Amino acid sequence: MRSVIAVGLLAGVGLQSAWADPVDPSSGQQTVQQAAQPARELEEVIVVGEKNIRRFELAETVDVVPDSAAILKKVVGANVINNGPLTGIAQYRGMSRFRVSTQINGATISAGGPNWMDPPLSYAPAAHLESIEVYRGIASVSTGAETIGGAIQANTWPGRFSDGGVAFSGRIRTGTQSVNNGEMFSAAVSVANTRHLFKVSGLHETAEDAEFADGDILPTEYERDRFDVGYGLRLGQHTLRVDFGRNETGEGGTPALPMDIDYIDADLLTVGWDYAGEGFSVVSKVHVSDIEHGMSNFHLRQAPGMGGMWRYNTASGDNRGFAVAVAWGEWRFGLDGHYERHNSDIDNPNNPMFFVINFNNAERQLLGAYVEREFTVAQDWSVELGARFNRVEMDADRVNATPAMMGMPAAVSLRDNFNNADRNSTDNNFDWVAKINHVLSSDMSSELNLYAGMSRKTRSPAYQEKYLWLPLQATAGLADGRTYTGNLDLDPEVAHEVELGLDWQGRGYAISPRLFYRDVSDYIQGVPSTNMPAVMFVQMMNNMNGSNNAAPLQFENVDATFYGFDVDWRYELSEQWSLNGVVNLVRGERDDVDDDLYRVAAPNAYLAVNFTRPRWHVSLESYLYDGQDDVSATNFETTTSGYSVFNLKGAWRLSEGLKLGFGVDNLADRKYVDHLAGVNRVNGNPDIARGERLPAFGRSFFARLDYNW
Ligand SMILES: [Cu+2]
Repeated sequence: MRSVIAVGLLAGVGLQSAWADPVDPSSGQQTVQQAAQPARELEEVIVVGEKNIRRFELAETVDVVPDSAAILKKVVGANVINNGPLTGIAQYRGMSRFRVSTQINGATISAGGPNWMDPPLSYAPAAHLESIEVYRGIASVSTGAETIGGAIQANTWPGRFSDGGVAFSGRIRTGTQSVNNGEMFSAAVSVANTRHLFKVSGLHETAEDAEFADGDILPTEYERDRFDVGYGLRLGQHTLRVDFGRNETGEGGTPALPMDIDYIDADLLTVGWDYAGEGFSVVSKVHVSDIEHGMSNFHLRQAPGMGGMWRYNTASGDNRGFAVAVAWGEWRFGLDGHYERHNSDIDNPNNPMFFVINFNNAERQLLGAYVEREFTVAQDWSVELGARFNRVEMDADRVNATPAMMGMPAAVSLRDNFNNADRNSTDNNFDWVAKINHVLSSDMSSELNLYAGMSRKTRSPAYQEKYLWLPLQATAGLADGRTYTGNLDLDPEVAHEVELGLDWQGRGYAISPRLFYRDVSDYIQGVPSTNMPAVMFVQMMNNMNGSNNAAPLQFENVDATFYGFDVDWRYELSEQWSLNGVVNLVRGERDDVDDDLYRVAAPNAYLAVNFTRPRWHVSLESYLYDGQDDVSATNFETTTSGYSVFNLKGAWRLSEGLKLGFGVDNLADRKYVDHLAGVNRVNGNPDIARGERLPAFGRSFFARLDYNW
């Protein structure tokens, strides 16, 4: 990972400090923090990194939670949208879904499900993660192609080359938790010498429906298997890697969505070549993934009473991508590309005649190029400038569905308008980033930096926003219960952002506050549809089925603003006691009408009190959430109340490689609702009415055993 920090500072990524340990590279002198660190048990999650990156070393977690996205609740600026226990969707400073660039081991994976039952982070199960990196604030153009809302990189354990001789290394992890009888077993082993590396890993995890104080959350059971093999070849300064992964998610509940997961089968292949020379390095990658996915509204939840309303949806998503990143002195150049193709067909097992071709070869291809440079403009000033050009081409094939086949006029119009339209489009998008760091003061005991950033970022529409032709809820996990139609005339979103902050750290403390303001023109948002066939179609379906779906929305370019403040900090009271925390405030508003944006995290704070001894540690965590009153009337979003929840967790190192983790989440077994958790779409749950907000999981005892060698 590279750093963009002030003159004379290199990020000595020391595991035992909260932020970068400033080290003066010219003298090798350690100025702050690092010098006086006692050797001791690591805290549960270590935040490491440079000023622009928050890196979580997940080897040190103790949780049994399967979803990598769950960690985001501890990251400054970040949060997580949950439509189910395996479907955590990243949110960063109010933006979510396709707006937050997410890479798994450098690969971009577009979800196979049109409702994002398999968000990108689901392809890096928590048990396999080595680290997750969240870029702070404005993401550099080199961190991803479309980073309008930020950038995240998840890295799974790659295995290790040996320094001499044959090395056999590995990790075994097993755990259980009480709230859903969840069980997890994972093992990864590598055999390597200095030149060759073979790696094999496997993961199995299952859980039943989760409990909360007043009952069960139906359905939230899940089942997932994952198998990976990898080979690495190191020849001098060259490293070649080939990694293949097979993901098999079984039945899994997503109560905030209209259907549940039947299966998600994915094959993921990555081939990488890296070269590390003197002042010149290349990181390159080609990746391919094929995802097959089935879901229904009858197999895990109470089936609709009318047989005619049963739905089974079969979807597929194919990804092809490459990336070449060259670092040459202070310059960085890159080329990257991502192609995705999606199909989705809806059937009814009770009616062989019924079909909807939901998406037919919906394609999106992005080709990008960037250049980035760091400058040392004066002794205490450094600047990063970056520019990126992306070309996005999209297309989709013709569609059809039973209502149109049967001559229902609204459906015929929707189909024929779509099939006769020009569905092909090309966007030329230009991004730039400028960041400035200034060392205000620096001495042996502390250092204070001033940071300012500015950017222009773009995002072309997602295929759902463009090609959803029949009013349906296939909206990449919006889960607002509204039906939508896409819009073939959408323009790319364009955001301009400014950011201002401080980074202050010294022996035993660090604090990094930021203010940000982001103005988005052509923000893509559902608005009340003026497409008469779509409106009529929903009315006729309501008449036929006795349902009461609201009038449909249509994706449209509007104007929006995001602004707020966030800070993370850490303070060491003594060798044993430390505190760390995060405060996040973000507002998302429409500018064209008087409304707020949908599903934006409420003001919140995270605080952990840590007690650390050489062989064990415990942490008491608290999450404090304010109510969210700034909700979207357009999306029928309801307000939520604030809450606080406490977790206690710890770990005991039994021997060099063996660690026992344990804890209790939601200590008081409090019933609370997270604003980002969505609304229950499931009928027949005696404990949660349909339309009621989904409660968070109740108290959960967990334990985990890790053996690393
Ligand atoms: Cu799905």
